[in-house]
Amino acid sequence: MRASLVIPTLNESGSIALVLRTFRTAADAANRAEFASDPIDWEILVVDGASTDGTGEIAAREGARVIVERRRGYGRAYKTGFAASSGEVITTADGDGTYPVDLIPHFVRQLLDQQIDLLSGNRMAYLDRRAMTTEHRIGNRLLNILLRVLYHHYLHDMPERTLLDSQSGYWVFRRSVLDRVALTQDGMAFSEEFKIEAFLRGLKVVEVPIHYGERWGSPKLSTWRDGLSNMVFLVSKRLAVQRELKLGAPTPFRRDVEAGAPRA
Ligand SMILES: Nc1nc2c(ncn2[C@@H]2O[C@H](COP(=O)(O)OP(=O)(O)O)[C@@H](O)[C@H]2O)c(=O)[nH]1
Ligand SMILES: [Mg+2]
Repeated sequence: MRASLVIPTLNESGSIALVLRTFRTAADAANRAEFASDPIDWEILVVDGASTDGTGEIAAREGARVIVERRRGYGRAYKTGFAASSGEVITTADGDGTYPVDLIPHFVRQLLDQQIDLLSGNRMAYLDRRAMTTEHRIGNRLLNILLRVLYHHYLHDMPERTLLDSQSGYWVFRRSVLDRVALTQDGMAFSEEFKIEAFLRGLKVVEVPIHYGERWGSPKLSTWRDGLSNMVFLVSKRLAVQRELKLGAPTPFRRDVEAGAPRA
């Protein structure tokens, strides 16, 4: 099977080599163990936002395919990366060393064995105080509560009836998911849009607890600007869903699936 790891980077020269090496070591080990009968052919894509600190060169030296995406934005980088990838399963992580990239093969196994469409890491599970600033932590909690309130009608399939970490960027998903979701956001709201679209369209979304570490280098996220625009997105997306339902468009939302309408 072919799978892709897509990593967006913007000036992550201090951590990208370790992220790629850690992943490669774990992927090779998994190919000798749980994937021994059908080893994964990994493609590693680094979508670099024209970093000026040599991130792209380091990633290329470590064996990644580097795509330069000059257009700014976390979501923009992912859209470019997904379009350029060829894996049947696509996985993601930051280039800053915060996510457990060594567990990606393990989560691919879980996705395949449990017929999951999108598996997303929950960083809130065992959060190390140093890994997120207080503002960042409060912002994340507020966004999670807002999502829970606005979308409660659609979240009934999630075990906790909500997403516990709407902002996480650690995903393992089937390529087919991309045909079912509409991804419009170029910025940080991409992360919540991806998850909201996935559960609205009736896909099987599962959150798994992950450890989240302290970041190398400076965050690219602006707590206030990105936090606020993520909130605006949550509300405007909810209104758009309402309009779509009012127009009587054949909706692929889960509730309609249950009522007998065909899945989109
Ligand atoms: N290509 C590209 N990568 C970006 C951009 N903004 C952020 N990133 C990368 O996306 C990942 C997530 O950003 P990060 O600052 O870690 O956000 P946080 O984890 O939410 O605090 C990191 O690997 C960043 O280097 C961008 O505009 N372009
Ligand atoms: Mg990060």
